[in-house]
Amino acid sequence: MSRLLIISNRLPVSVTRQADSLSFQPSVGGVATGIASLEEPKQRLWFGWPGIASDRLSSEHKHQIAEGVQEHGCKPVFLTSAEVRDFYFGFANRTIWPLFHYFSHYTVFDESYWRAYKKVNEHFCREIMPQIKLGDKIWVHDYQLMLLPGMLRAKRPEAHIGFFLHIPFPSFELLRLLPWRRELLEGILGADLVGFHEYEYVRHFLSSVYRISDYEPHLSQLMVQNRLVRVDAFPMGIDYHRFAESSRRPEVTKEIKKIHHPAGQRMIISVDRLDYTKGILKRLEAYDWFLRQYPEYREKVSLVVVAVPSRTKVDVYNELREQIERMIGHINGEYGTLDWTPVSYLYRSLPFEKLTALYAVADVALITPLRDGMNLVAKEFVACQQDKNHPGVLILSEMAGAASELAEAIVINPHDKESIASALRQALEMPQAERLKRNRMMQERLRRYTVARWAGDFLQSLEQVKTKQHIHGPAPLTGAVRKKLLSEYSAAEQRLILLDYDGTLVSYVKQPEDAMPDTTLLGTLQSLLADQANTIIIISGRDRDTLTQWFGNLKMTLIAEHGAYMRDESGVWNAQVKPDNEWKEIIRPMLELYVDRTPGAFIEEKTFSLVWHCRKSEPDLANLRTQELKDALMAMTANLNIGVFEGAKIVEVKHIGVNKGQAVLPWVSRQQWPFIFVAGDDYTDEDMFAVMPENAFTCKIGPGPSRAQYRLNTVGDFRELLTAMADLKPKPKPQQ
Ligand code: ADQ
Repeated sequence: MSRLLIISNRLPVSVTRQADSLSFQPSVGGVATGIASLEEPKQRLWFGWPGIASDRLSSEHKHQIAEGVQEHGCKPVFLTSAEVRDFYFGFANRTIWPLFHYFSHYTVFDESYWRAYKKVNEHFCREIMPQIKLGDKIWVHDYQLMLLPGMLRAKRPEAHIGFFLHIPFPSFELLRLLPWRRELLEGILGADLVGFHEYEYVRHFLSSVYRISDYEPHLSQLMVQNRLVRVDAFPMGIDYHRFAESSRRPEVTKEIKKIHHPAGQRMIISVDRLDYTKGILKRLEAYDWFLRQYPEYREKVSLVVVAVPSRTKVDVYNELREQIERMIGHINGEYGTLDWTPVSYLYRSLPFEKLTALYAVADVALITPLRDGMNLVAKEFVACQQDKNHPGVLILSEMAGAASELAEAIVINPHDKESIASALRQALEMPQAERLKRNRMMQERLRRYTVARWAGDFLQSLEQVKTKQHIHGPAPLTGAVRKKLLSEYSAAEQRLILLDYDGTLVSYVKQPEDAMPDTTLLGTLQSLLADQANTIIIISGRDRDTLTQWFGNLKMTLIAEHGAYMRDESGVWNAQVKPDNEWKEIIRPMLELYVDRTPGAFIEEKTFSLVWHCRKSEPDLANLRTQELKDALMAMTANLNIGVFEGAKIVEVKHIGVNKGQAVLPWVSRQQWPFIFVAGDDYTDEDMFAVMPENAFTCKIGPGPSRAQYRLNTVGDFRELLTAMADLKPKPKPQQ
């Protein structure tokens, strides 16, 4: 039976040590709640740090912790204080956290932090590996463990791995600052499914992958070394009913009201972890501005600031705390009276029922993060607005992921104190019917897309990706297949080997003329040609002159321009189709227009085709222009006997009668070949794969769907296979 392995930095159980005894308290965080309510898989195991550094624990204590958390379905991953310092307070919270929240000025780039991050991710990997059973689903959480999916994948290629990032994924402009950006992306892409709270983060992630790595995303999917990876948005919800129910407890709300909500006053709340991303200081500035701009509200409102202590070992958090406290002192000193304190401040975590009561009695929640992956407080506040006679109003920053789901809130820019002040006024003056209406709409959504739905959706999508991977494209040409191929090669009296050139025998380069064959490749081809049993044909989109220049010295058949010309072993080129090129003059101005509009693009002219290249252009612009150009060309070519094809960073317009499939067909049907091998990497090679007989080995090089039976990931892998063929002993000449 399949199990769910959840991996996060912290376990959902808090371990406390008093004197010499340990106690274990489950913490009901969002993720834990979502997972607890899942029906399947029933068996779950959660890995994470138990919260006490291992060098402060005796081996007896460690043993007790392992046993204690086991009762809650957990396994501890112990970290030393040095690891906690450099990995958690270092790389995670001084590098990734600020950078991913657009606080680049707080970001520390420190090689030793990075080493610790890698080491701890490896440590997690080592701890988890022996526990993985076939069919288990592995769900890795958050920014502390971005390398882990890749590490697990390297050891378990078939594993089901999902990764969810709880914080924003920044734009490429931010990510590129990080010296270790490529490693992080590769790490995340070890997962089969990568989830974010919002589509905007999906977009940023895909755009960074496109620019930094070699993978090319298509509609939120990409092929990573032959494996389909899906990237999608899963906005995390809350346990709606738990919050709604809890907010209905009159005895607790009464008590909270008595303390924080004196009669005749309106109450605004601000609830967050004390973190610079939450915009608490700016919020206080805006409240100060509000009291200044609208003096009629003085003594009529109060702001309750609840800040949960967080990351107190990181300096900027302590500085922020001091600034917040100074600011609160300033506001209270400036406007306070003997009967009225404009801001009250709680620097602590509240028990659940007190927190929900606070949400319920508040008139306004002022939640103004400068950046926030989602922000669950906003959702929790809305869920707690169950009293029809007292519906509160949510003011929410547009920088929170939650803003796209909670559009009925008053949405503000957290840097704009003027608009926050007027939002506060609008909230305090909003008619009851409107408050009710807005809350109902938001509640409807929150009730439907709960945290249980979120977890369920994510795991279901992971399952779908795995299913799709199995039906997606060619099988890897490794192990047993390779052995079979080489043994059939060896045994065959006659062999036909059809090879594409660019992307198959050599890698793509920015300038097409720089892709000439190297001496190793020429040597391999020569060895293969020395074997009398081999008929080898290079079939390329390149023109005759280039192929002659590069392979003219080899006694072999060459096919140029996708089959338009063929050169036999004697070295003479023959046209295979009659050129009909009037269409080129109709099409060329359109391609030229797109060269002008796309810096780095250029046109290549072939006898039967025109090719627009954009490999050297800025990737996003190239993408956009490719689509635009294709649309424009489709319309223009509707009545012409030509086709428009999109390839690897090119758009090719060509005569329809010319394709590689038709070009190789006469060769294939010339005799009964006991061995045929065909290799290619792009759409033009698909025409070859399509016309091959059953017994042919067809091999696609690189990612993407294909008609080929097998796949090799890189040009290097393919050349290695070709060398292995060349190294096999030539067949002795058949006796006459
Ligand atoms: P956080 O940055 O911690 O989470 P948030 O989503 O608001 O931010 O979650 C805070 C949680 O702490 C809420 O569930 C809230 O109830 C609780 N909380 C806040 N103040 C409290 C108090 N005084 N006492 C008790 N509990 C309190 C990160 C990301 C977010 C993302 C979440 C979930 O930064 O953007 O929404 O993960 O993915």
